Amino acid sequence: MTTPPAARTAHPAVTPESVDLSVEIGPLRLANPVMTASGTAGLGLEMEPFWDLSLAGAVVVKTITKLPRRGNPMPRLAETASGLLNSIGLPNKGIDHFVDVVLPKLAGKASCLVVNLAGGSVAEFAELAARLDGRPGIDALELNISCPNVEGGNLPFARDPTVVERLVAQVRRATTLPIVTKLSPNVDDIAAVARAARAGGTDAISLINTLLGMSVDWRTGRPGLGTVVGGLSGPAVKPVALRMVYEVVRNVDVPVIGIGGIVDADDALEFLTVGASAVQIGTAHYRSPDVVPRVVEGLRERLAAAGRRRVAEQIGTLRVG
Ligand code: RRO
Repeated sequence: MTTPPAARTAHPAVTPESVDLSVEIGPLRLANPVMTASGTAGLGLEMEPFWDLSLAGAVVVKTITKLPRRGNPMPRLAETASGLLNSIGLPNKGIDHFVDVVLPKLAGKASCLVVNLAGGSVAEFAELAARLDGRPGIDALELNISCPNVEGGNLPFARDPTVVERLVAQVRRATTLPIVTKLSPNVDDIAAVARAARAGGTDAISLINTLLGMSVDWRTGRPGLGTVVGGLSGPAVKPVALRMVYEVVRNVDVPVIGIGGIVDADDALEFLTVGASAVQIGTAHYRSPDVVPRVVEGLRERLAAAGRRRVAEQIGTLRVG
């Protein structure tokens, strides 16, 4: 009987099931690099009819604020070519409700749970972080210093490196949880902001939040959003997001989570190739609520086909020149 050729090779073919998808983002170890992006998967529980939350590398909840907020005037969503404008305005029931009602239902369901926070001041960010420190079920905090849709704005936090460093440092003192700082693309020098967040003690950077944009119906003269200007997301922003991940990876020694227009495993692999350690998927949920487990499976298949045993081997493989 002859031995089949595959069995004779020193390195048997990689199968999708055998690919090791685990990644490290500073102190966080994820079973796979595919996370939900804040705001697009509700508080996590809303996704349960579609997929088991433990299938995501991490679930990131919609931004929590200190006090309840009603959100912005309608319309809050407007579709554009290959994109989505939003002006949601952080509607949520506040941190007390999150801790007392949501967290007990959510704890233990995701393999890694990241709580996204937004304060109205540096001190309030630290207060929120302290409130969540040591709560069972929370694995990390994501600081939303980049929401484009707050009156008066929380964007100024993300635009000033000095403020970013002070903000992250104050949160660092308030919690032992890993900190991810979510950056805005609406800045001139993204690497300078990332460097400041790292100097303040962030464990990782996630980027990008949405790009400022607007739409208008010329026949009626009405803007697409109730607040006129909002945040653009979806495939239209992917090249901008890739460029910003590239700039941070090249210039700052900090783990990066890439966000922006990912709809399939090829998109996710583009971010990993540029140097992101993980990705978040947002807008694609609205077209395809099961996008996260689909991308996880797609990564297995594509990496196996490329002969990669570990997704980590793909990270930062960009070839320039
Ligand atoms: O709620 C929102 O309007 C919102 C937030 Br918090 C954010 O971070 N990014 C965005 O595009 N919308």
